[in-house]
Amino acid sequence: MASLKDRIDGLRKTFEESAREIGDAKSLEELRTAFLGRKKGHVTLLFEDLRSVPPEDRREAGRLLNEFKSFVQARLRDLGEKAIPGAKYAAGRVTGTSSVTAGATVIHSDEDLTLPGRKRYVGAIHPLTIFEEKIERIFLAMGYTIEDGPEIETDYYNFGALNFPPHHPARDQWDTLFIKGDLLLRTHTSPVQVRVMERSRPPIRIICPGRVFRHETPDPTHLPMFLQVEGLVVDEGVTFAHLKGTLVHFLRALFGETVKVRFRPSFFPFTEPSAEVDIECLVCSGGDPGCRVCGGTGWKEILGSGMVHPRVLANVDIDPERYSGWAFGLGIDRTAMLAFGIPEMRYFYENDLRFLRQFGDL
Ligand code: FA5
Repeated sequence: MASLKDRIDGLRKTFEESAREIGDAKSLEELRTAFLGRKKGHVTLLFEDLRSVPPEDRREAGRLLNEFKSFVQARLRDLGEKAIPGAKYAAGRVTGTSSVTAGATVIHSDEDLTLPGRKRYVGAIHPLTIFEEKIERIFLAMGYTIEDGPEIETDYYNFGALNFPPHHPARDQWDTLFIKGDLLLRTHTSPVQVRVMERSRPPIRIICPGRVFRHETPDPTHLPMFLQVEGLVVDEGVTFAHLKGTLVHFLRALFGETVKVRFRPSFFPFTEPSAEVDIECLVCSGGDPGCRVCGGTGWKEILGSGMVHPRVLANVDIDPERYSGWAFGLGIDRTAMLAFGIPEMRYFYENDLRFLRQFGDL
């Protein structure tokens, strides 16, 4: 036992002599290896010798060795903190390129401990949902209610009840995806108008947002699956002035008071008269002849609208002599694209987190 104590005292002296020479991470690491190295470290070798100590002395020898090992570890930690500028010891934890001492880790001075931690992202609301909810809030504030309808429709609701005679060429404008027999994927949200008018009586003031489908080749402003929001008002004395006033108010609430809006005469079988509404191109403001969104015209169509055709009212047993109505159907994706200044509608569906994170904490 006396000889073990002498060996430990000798090693302690050697350790302290070497410690005086420590000036950088490299020499500190060399000292650590010399004492705690897994193969030839002095402390490791002493522990190996423990096997040859007589059993009755082993307990005391183990205590002396553990005490010496703790001393070496504590001194290394101490030296790491004091002798190496900018270096720090993190006891017992392995980080990055750090070198590990038994129970302690040197974080080298090239690691910048003042850097902010890495951000952890949580899921958030999709930009199209954010935009759809904004539209809903504007109409809810005007006293409208929100309605829903099926995405798989019958020919009657998608076309027939909306005054499209069978085989009428106007049907071609809605590139329809047929399913089987009478069933198809709805090409617009207008069938919900019919369903609501069938089950309720005027006054009616509703919007219905939802997914629609068309046989279209995708491009920056067209998708085969997109979102529309339908609006419908039916009451006594409803005129085109109500349509125009409400839509202008809605678009100003959505885009700001100064947004430029224009109404263009158009045709839909279920409205008469009809108008399409364009807003100024918020991607190029009309300044780019090659703009992929407006084609350099400075305007982009965002909705169709018109006075509900008397035949559509008659189809749902609402007296067109007494009641009149107006309706609109707006493309949510296309309008969101303009509102957010995005040149490409497909980005909404690609699930690229670099895109989505710009709209919220994703
Ligand atoms: C309709 O779908 C009519 N149902 C709108 C309507 C409702 C008129 C009520 C009158 C009364 P249209 O096919 O133009 O109309 O589509 C309306 C809007 O949907 C367009 O202005 C555009 O913003 C959007 N839209 C149309 N096709 C696409 C497409 N392929 N991809 C993305 N958005 C589209």
